Amino acid sequence: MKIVNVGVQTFRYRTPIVRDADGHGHPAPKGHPEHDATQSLVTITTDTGVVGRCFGALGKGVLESVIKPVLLGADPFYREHLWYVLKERQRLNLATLPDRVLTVVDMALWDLAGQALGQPVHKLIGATRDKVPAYASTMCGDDLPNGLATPEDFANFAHWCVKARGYPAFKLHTWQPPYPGAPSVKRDLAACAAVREAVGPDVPLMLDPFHYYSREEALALAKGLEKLDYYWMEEPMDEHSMSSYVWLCENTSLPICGPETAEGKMYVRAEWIKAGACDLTRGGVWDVGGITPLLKIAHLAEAFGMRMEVHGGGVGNLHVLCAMATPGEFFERGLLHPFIDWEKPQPWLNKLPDPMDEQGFVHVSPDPGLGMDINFDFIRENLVESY
Ligand code: LLH
Ligand code: MG
Repeated sequence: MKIVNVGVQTFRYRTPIVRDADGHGHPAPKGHPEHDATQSLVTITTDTGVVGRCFGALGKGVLESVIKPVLLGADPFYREHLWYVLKERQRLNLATLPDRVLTVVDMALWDLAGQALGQPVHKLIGATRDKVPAYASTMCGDDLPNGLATPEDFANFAHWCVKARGYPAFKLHTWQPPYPGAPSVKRDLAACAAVREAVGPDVPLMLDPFHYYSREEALALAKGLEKLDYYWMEEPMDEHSMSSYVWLCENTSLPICGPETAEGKMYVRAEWIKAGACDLTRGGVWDVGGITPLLKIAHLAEAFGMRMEVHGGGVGNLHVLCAMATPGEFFERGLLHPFIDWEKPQPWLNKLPDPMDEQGFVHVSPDPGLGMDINFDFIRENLVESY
């Protein structure tokens, strides 16, 4: 089997999500109309007619200059080799070939393998389970009345997620600038305390606060969360300062989870583990360049007897969670908000990629490949560009 084409279809859809100055997503304020956004579908085609697909951006320039020259004519089952060749091409293509582009190509190749063999990706890897408990992961705090504007709003939403919807765990993303009063250790702790009070002592709770606190501020948060029996805290400081995370881990008994945004794939996770900069390691397909490198991180964690948090939602992360022997404990479902209906699929999908039952388990699709049920009519009707 040989790859004969790599194509991209970009299409338009309507969304109620707006971005703040830092890029965090929030529901639009009341009265604000839905607006246009775009999404892309990348398709890798073979000479046998089998195709692999993944949603995500892939620019025309890098497609023609790097991706096609590497992939065309290649055997799509040489995923490991292809991933390494692309990774090495990143060095001189830093602007156009970020890890997220590697992710799209790698996930499309895994989908293709599953389509060719009639098996879902987690079974190709070697499955450990078909469902994973989810945690409710909120959007960042905002200033929307009855949204996520106050500690009480977080408490009310946590109560609904845990007691009514059945989530077994809950993670707050508290306020970041430009929201009034942010950042504030005091307000973050007030929200964390209100959530603990709302859900009771036995529910695992996590915090992802402002990402640029000082060491002292991060430690003050950690000390507060120790008392509230939080399960972990992530990214309270710039992750490029690994020494700050070593210092934080040495000074608190609260589990520290990371890195999320620090570049460097599995190499950086290995350094963090060796340095003692985290208690749980982490990575998600969109952070590290796909399923192929994420598996290496899962195996690294396993070899060190360390827990691993799989960061972010989506089908790629779900398949990896269903193929990990080392505890990747929860699937991150969200980012959720009281005003957003998470049970409605995106318009380019016919089915939810992360269906959750009443016990809070997200079920992986048994269908071949990534198991996405794509609404091709929607993509055709809303096509903006195709190359
Ligand atoms: O900044 C955001 O919108 C979120 O923090 C986002 O990055 C989310 O994926 C996250 O950090 N989860 O842990
Ligand atoms: Mg985070």
